[in-house]
Amino acid sequence: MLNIVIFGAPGSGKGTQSQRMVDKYGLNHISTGDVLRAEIRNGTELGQTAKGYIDQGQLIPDELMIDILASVLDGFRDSKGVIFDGFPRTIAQAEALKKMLAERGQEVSVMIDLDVPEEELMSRLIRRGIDSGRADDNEETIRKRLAVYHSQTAPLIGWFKDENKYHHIEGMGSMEEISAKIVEAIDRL
Ligand code: B4P
Repeated sequence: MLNIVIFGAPGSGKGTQSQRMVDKYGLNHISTGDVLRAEIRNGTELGQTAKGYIDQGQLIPDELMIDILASVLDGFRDSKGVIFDGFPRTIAQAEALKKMLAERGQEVSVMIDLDVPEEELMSRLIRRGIDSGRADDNEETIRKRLAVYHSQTAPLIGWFKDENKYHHIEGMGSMEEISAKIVEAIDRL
C-alpha cells in the first residue's frame, strides 16, 4: 500500500502533482478541496457551511473534515493506496489520519512537502483566479489562506519529521521537473 500525503501551502501544486501521481501509480485520490467545492456546487448543507469558511480563507472545522475523510476512505475498495491531497492541514487531522489508517492496518508511506516561495504562490493563485474564477483566489483571501497555512498547517512539517515520513521537494520549476523529483522519492520507498 502506497499512502502518500501531498503537502504544501495554497498554490504549491498539490492538486497538479496529485493528478500526475494518480495517473502513474493507479492510486485513489482524495482532494478535500475538490470534495468541498463539489458540495458547494451541489448546494448541499455541507457545501453551504464550507463556503462560509472557504470564502474567508479559513479552514473547515476539524471534526467535519475528519468525518468527510473517513467516509471517502471507506468508499475505496481493493485500493493500491491513496493520495491525500490537502489533508491533513492541522495536527488534529494528522492524528486522526494516523488512527484511521492504523485501524485498517496501514500507515502513511511518505509526506511530500512542496516548498514554493510566497511571491510565486501569490502569482500562481492570482493567475488561476483570473482563469477559473475560483472565489477564494483573490489577493485578499490568498493572504488570509497563507496566514492560516503558517499558523495551523506548517507545524505539520515538524510532526511528520518526528514520524520519519517527511520528504522535502523544491516546488519551483516546471510541472514535469517536479513530478520527476516526486517519482524518484516514491520509487526509493
Ligand atoms: P485546496 O483545494 O486544497 O487548494 P489549494 O491549497 O489552494 O491548491 P493546490 O496546492 O492544490 O494548488 P494547485 O495544484 O491547484 O483548498 C481550498 C480550500 O478548501 C482551503 O483554503 C480550505 O478552506 C478548504 N480545505 C481544503 N482541505 C481542507 C482541510 N483538510 N481542512 C480544512 N479546510 C480545508 O496549483 C495552483 C495553481 O498553480 C494552478 O493554477 C496550477 O496550474 C499552478 N501550478 C501548479 N504547479 C505549477 C508549477 N510547477 N509552475 C507554475 N504553475 C504551477
